[in-house]
Amino acid sequence: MWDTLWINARLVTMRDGRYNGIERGAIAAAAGRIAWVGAQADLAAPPQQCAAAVRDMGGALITPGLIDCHTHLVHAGNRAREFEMRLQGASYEDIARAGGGIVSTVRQTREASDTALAAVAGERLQRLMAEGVTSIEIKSGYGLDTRTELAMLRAAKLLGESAPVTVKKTFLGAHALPGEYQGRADEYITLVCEEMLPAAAAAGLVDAVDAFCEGIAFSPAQTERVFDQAVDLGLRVKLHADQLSDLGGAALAARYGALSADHLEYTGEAGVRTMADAGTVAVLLPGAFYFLREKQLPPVQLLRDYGVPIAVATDCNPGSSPLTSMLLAMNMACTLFRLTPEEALAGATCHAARALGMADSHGTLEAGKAADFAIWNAASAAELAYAMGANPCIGSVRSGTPVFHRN
Ligand code: DI6
Ligand code: FE
Repeated sequence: MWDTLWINARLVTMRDGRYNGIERGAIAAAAGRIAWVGAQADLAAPPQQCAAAVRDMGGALITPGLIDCHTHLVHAGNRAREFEMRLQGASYEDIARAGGGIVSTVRQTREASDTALAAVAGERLQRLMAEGVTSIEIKSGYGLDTRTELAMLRAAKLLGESAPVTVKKTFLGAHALPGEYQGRADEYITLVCEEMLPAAAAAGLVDAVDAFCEGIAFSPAQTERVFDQAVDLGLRVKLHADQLSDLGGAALAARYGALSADHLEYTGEAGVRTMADAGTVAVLLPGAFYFLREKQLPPVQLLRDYGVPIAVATDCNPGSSPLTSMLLAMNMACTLFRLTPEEALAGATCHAARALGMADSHGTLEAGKAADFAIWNAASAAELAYAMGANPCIGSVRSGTPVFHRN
């Protein structure tokens, strides 16, 4: 006897990274996990005899719950003023070098109370969850001092404890150079390696370690120092790589066995090959590409040719991607990067799970995995990436429990 059985659904399982649809499907949950998934006709007994509760989906579409595998969800304030400045001709890099950019969000985040931080991030999270997100990665990186980096990670943890969503916490102390370390980037990296990261890890607040390897941020050598420390602490790494220039970030990440290398607009074939060999996921962030009006496209065809799994995420952050919609990220991945809708959905489910090191337990509708799924008023999975500004999500289920239901 299962806990709950959903019947009369059109299932899109995403097994092996493909739609793998099942018309007239049924899916069962027991103890928070998927107990059975298949064609309703293959159930061993009538539905009412299989589970304590039976829910008729009336032909609705069910996909794995969406996974947003790259966000900076926890931050205070916004950067609408910088948006105006860019519209008047300033570049993202100009603004960063003039003391705006990431460090202006750092000022506001340091001033915010823990409860205020969790509250604003909670509102963003609700918008993502309303579109079927059941797992999310949240980075630190707007504190840049030990106290505030830990506060951000605690806020992220709190979100996962107070909302029905799985949160993975990523330490991003090497996001930007704080004003008080101007001209002393190596000293700041020493602080990150010797104080911040060990403190965050000891508090159980770190699932992975990230860095921003870029001309306006940290060099490959500085990134390696952070990654060496992560390895010493037994933590997996990921990297903001090759977004605005080619510093060999993708290959660097892969050398450390990174879970993912993210952005990748300037990554070349050698970097892609190294990622393939290391099993590193490519996380594409079309929201940032769009918002910064970048011109250089990520090497999508090379990623396909080398069999690198492609994930898609919002990069929700106040400076380069103020985006709280996975569906719009998927749409942009198709329109801007020419992913197919099937690739975009794989990027928002199974490959996103891999980018977070949770592919064994999340990301597809398969027996044994977490019973996390999204329910859609859509005739085909392609409609999810197709529409703009619509929200066809009518409900979601997390660990076997309905999160909401809207019709
Ligand atoms: N992720 C980041 O960390 C920076 N770019 C990106 O894609 C930007 C963050 C910011 O401007 O606040
Ligand atoms: Fe980012």
